[in-house]
Amino acid sequence: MSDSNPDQKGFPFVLPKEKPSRELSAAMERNYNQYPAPRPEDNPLYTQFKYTELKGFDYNNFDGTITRRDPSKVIFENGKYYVWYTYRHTETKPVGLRNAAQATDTIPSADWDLSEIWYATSEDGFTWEEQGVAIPRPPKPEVGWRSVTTTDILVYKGKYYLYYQAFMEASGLRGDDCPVAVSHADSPDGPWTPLNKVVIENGEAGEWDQYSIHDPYPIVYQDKIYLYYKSDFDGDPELVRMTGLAIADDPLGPFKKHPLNPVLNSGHETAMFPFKGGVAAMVIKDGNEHFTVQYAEDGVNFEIASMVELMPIAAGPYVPDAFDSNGNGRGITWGISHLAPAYSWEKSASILMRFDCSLSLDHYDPEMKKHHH
Ligand code: AAL
Repeated sequence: MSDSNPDQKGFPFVLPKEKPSRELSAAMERNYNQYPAPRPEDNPLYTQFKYTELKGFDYNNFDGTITRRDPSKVIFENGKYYVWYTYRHTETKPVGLRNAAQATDTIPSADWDLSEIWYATSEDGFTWEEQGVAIPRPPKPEVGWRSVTTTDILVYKGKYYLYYQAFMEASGLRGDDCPVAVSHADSPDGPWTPLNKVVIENGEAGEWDQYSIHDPYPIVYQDKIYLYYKSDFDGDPELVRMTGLAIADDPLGPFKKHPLNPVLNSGHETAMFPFKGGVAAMVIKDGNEHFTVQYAEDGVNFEIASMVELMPIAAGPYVPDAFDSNGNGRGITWGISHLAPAYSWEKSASILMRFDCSLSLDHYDPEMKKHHH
């Protein structure tokens, strides 16, 4: 595999066979011009996913009163893996978004209402020890008093930062129109100090991200903090989810939104990782380009690199070089994702699980991929 192909903007891979000179059908044209390899198996950004149940979490709570969902990236510190996630333990199951008016200070509307951010550690990535709360709900009316959820971790210059959705109202009312808050610590075990103000503001009225900033996902790229996030054009057109980018020099801001936002036309809880000199994205669940892996050589202008199936939902991969900014991203081989009940989280709750994949240059073995399908 050579490092660059001048004919294929955006993809640092090479087509092994030359394009014939005769006229080609549209499908064959795009097979040469649009995809990084003639077959998915030859493409390091193609993978299948394997799922494994985690040990150490209580899975026997199918009455909807305990949930664990929306895991962060996994990091490795002090000889252990760490993951943070949304944790809810309420007396009753959620009443559901449509019945949000029935929610109270103790009765949740959604699976992620009335939640805190908890964390767990593991030596092998399969058996986890739940450590308890990292970010509690602050007292009313502080930012996030209603619920703090959907967090992700940044390690920057020896300090730790958790970004998360800060709800000021029950989800299902206008609570989901929430912005992003941040807490910082000197150790992954805390204690965490909240900044106590919004760090990424919703867009101005009329902007694509005016209604919400969700699923914050920071990496360090080109020596800056690149924080990707999801928003949706709530209402018009109805709930079309896309992914934007906000960039900062300091983890506590100010974050400047990229002028080309949204940078992905799809995605829900999109997961990014440095890949070679660019950024790869697992574009999950929503939008015209859902269930693709994409690549942007500049972290901004993404192209489809592969189509995949059974993607991890709300993936929080272990990205060993997420914060290295060394222009030589190696990719990912596993992480934690969640499984929300297929019929309705209003009747049950979500669980964390492990996914394994091969979106890694270090584990890229075209021979293996050839024989395993
Ligand atoms: C998830 C995430 C965000 C939403 C809710 C909790 O799928 O996209 O976190 O607000 O659902």
